[in-house]
This record gives sequence, C-alpha cells and structure tokens, in this order.
Amino acid sequence: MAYDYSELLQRTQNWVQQAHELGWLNLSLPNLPSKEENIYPSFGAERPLIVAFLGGTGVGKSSLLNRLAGKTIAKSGVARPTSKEVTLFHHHEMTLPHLPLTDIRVANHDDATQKNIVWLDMPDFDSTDTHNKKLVLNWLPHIDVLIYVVSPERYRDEKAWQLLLSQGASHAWLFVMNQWDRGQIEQAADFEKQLKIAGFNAPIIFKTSCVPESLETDEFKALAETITSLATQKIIQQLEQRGVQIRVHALQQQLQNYLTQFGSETALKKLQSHWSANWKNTATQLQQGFAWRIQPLAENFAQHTNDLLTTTQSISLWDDWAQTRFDDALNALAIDAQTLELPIAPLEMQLFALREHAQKQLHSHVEFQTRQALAQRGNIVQRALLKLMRVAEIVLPLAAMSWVGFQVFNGYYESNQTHEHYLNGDFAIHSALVCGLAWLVPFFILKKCQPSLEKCALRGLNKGISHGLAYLNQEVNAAIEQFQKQRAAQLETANMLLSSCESITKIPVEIEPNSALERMLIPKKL
Ligand SMILES: Nc1nc2c(ncn2[C@@H]2O[C@H](COP(=O)(O)OP(=O)(O)O)[C@@H](O)[C@H]2O)c(=O)[nH]1
Ligand SMILES: [Mg+2]
Repeated sequence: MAYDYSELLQRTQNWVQQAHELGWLNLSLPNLPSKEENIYPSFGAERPLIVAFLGGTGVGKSSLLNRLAGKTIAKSGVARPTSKEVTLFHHHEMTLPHLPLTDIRVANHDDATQKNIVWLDMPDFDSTDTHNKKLVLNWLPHIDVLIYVVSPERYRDEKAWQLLLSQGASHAWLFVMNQWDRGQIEQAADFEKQLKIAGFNAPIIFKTSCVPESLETDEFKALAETITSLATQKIIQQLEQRGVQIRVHALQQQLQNYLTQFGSETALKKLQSHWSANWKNTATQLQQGFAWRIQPLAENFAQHTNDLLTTTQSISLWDDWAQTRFDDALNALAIDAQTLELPIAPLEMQLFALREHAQKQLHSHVEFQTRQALAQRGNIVQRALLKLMRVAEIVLPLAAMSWVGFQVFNGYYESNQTHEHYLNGDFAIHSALVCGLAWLVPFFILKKCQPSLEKCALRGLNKGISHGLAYLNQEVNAAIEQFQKQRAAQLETANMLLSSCESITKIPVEIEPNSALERMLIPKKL
C-alpha cells in the first residue's frame, strides 16, 4: 500500500515535471511533496507500530520517554537549546533496518510487552531552529501514532498546534497533558474543547506527571497500555492504509487543481472560431497592403522573363509591415487563449516557427505561381483558342492555296474544251484575297488574344498571395490542432494517475466503531 503511494507519487512528479517543462503547468500552485523513502518494508513483513512524542519545548517529551525506558535515554532538562536529534527506542531483539533518516540516537530495552513498538522522541518542534522542524517533518510520514504532549500552561503551542491542524487527519493521535502536578481541571477541559474544535470527536487525553511523588498515581500506565493494545498487525495495517489513502487523496486534489490549468474543450473550440474571424481581417489587410507593390513587381517580372531561366527573381512583398500584421494576429491568438484560460506557453511554442517562416512561405508560393503563370499564359479557354489559331495560321492558308490551285487547274482544263480564256482579273484578285485572309485572320486573332506578360505575372502574383495566405492560415490551424492533441495526451496521463489514485482511495478501511483507535482519528473526509 505504502509502496503504491511512493510509486504513484513518483509517477505524478514525473508527469508534473514534464508538463511544467513543456509549459502546461505554472508554479503558482503549491509544490508536490518530495519523494518519500518508505521505511516500512525494510522492517520486514511484520513491521512495528511507530509511535512518537511530539510537542513544544520543555513540556516533558523526553522525560516521558525516559520514564518509559526506566533510564535516561533521551536528553531532558531545563538547559536549552535542547536536543537536535530523534531518540529511537526499541526492543533489543528487533533488527533495526537501515533508516534513511539522519540524526538518530538509538537505545533499546528488553520489555517483551513493547516488542512490536518503536518509540521516538522528537526534537522540539517550536524551536526557532529550522533543522528541528525539518527533522520532524521528514519523520512524520513514517509515524503511525503521534503523542501530542502539552503542559497545562501551554497546550496550544503555536507550531505544534499548526502541525496538528494541518496533518491531523493523516495520523492517529493521543494527547498527554504532562506536568499535571501543576495543572488545573479547567485547563484539561479547555484543552479537550480545543481538540474537539480541531476535529476529534472524543479525544483521548492522559494527565501525567513526571515528578517522583506522582509516579504511581498519574495516567502514564494507561497511556503505555493504550499504545501496547494498538501494536497489533491489524491496527498497524489499518493505520498505514488510512495514512496512505489520505495522502493519495491529497495527491488527487492536487492533480485536479493542476487539471484546471489545461482549460476546457469549449475554450479550445472558441479559440479556433475566434482565429478564423481574426484571420479573415488580417488576410484582407495583408492583401490590401500588398496591392500597391504588385503592379511594379508584375512589370519587373514581365521585363525580365528571360532572366527567370537563369536567375532567381527576388520578391520583396513580405516586408516589416506584413510581418508585424502577422505577428499581431498571432499575438491576438495567444491573448485570446489566455482570456479563455488555456495554457499559452505550449501554443506559443507551436506558433514560434510560423512567425519565423511566414515570409519564406509566402514568397515561395508567390514565386511558384508567378513562374507557372508566365510559363502557361492565359486561362484554359485562351490557351485552347491560341492553339487552334496557331494550327489555323498554317492550315487555312494552305487550304486556300490548294483551293486556288485546284480552280486554276480545273479552269485550265475546262477552257481547253471551250477555247475560252480561263483566267480573268476577278479570279486573280479573289484568289489573292482568299489566301491573304486565310493567313491574316488567324494571325490577327493570335496577335490580339496573346495575353501580355505583365497581365500573366499579375495574375500569378495575386494567385500566389492568396495561396500563400491560405497556407499560413492552414499552418496556424495545424498548430492549434497540434496544441489540442498535446493537451489531450497530457490530460490522458493525468486522468490515468487520477484513476490510480481512486483505486487506492476507494478501498474501505474498517475501523471498529467507538474503539480507542476510532477516538484517535479525525474522521476522514475523502
Ligand atoms: N513539574 C514537572 N516538571 C516536569 C515534568 N516533566 C518534565 N518536567 C521538567 O520539565 C523540563 C523539561 O523536560 P523535557 O523532558 O526535557 O522536555 P522536552 O523538551 O519536552 O523533552 C525538565 O526540567 C523536566 O524535569 C512534570 O511532569 N512535572
Ligand atoms: Mg526533549
């Protein structure tokens, strides 16, 4: 169970890290807890119950542990600063695993009733020393039962109380009002009241006093017995499972918070439709802006058509003005994404290359279309007509000449029969006219219908601009689509993590009603 959590935490951290690096997540949310080294498995199959004394300075935590040990194992006293280490107290037969946590002082005992318990004395949590605080927080995930020790004067010690409020639900708690030799019943009642406000329905509070005259009469024995009764494998497992579930639940909530940074599907659809409207305006503006440059460019192309065969005609349509218009449109897209609460960094990454290559793309379309227009002048009807006229320019005069030849031959033959003159002036004039017209008409049509180079270049330039702009629009749409796909992939992983969390949190932990254990827990709100 605890292993599942560590693995899940690691997977979540990996996902968060890559999503952050790719710009999907910003760091405005609190960081995830760092990877915990789980110490439980190293104790073997049957791990002990881990119990710790926690509380403010000088309340008597070390005195209580020393009393339990029957000897001085933890530094205790009025001299400050107090101990900066954790004292670990265990049965001598227990083989202590390699603990990944530092600053430990170890002592052991031979009390068989405490065989399955590891006792810890925590350094003072309220000291100004951050080392102590860090040490306590590092140990905290590995502790099953926290014994919150207070004194009658200081039972709402600022830092320890804050820890109780923030981590209360993740552990089982017992409370000790030590120095009871100086305590008042009202103080114990008020402490209980505060604990109920903090979330405990029926907190278990022991009143202890470590001064020699009270050793036999206080509730220390009951405290030790309660702990001993909890050291069964069933309870240890229940506590572990519950602790893991609470941490997984926190992870789940954190993941859900992260998911809100990915925006919604509706926002994405809106982004696409806003872009279409935005692009319509930009494309019109760009086309209008290019209009005054097209005419001289077309003339230039027409004049240097032959040069096109050997050199590359440079096109200077996409200037700084055009780049600024295009950048403005992309900036508006990014701002729109931000307004729609979509993460803009990954979108910006997609758009970056487009900004760089817009000029090259447009120019290559314009050049291609212009070259093609010059190579294949006119539209398809014009080209068919010109082809026909070129054939007619040869065929018609030939046909006319053949007809005249035939008439000459035929006339000569007939005049031979009738002895009449077969050639007259009219025939000669008409024949010349027919031959002349048969050549002139197609020649004239060819001349007139041949589109000018300038017009062709102009048509090619216009076509190139609209193709180029359509291509840019297509590229932006492809970038939005890519953004959408990447977003879906991120969400898929996050949802897989969420369902892994759910598979852990949904397992019920049955805790016996009205048992001591139940009284030690803040009812969990999963
Ligand atoms: N009067 C009284 N003094 C106590 C009691 N328990 C501990 N002390 C004293 O309180 C001081 C601090 O105790 P210590 O165990 O070091 O507290 P810790 O800082 O919580 O570990 C020591 O001088 C103890 O002798 C108690 O029950 N009654
Ligand atoms: Mg101490």
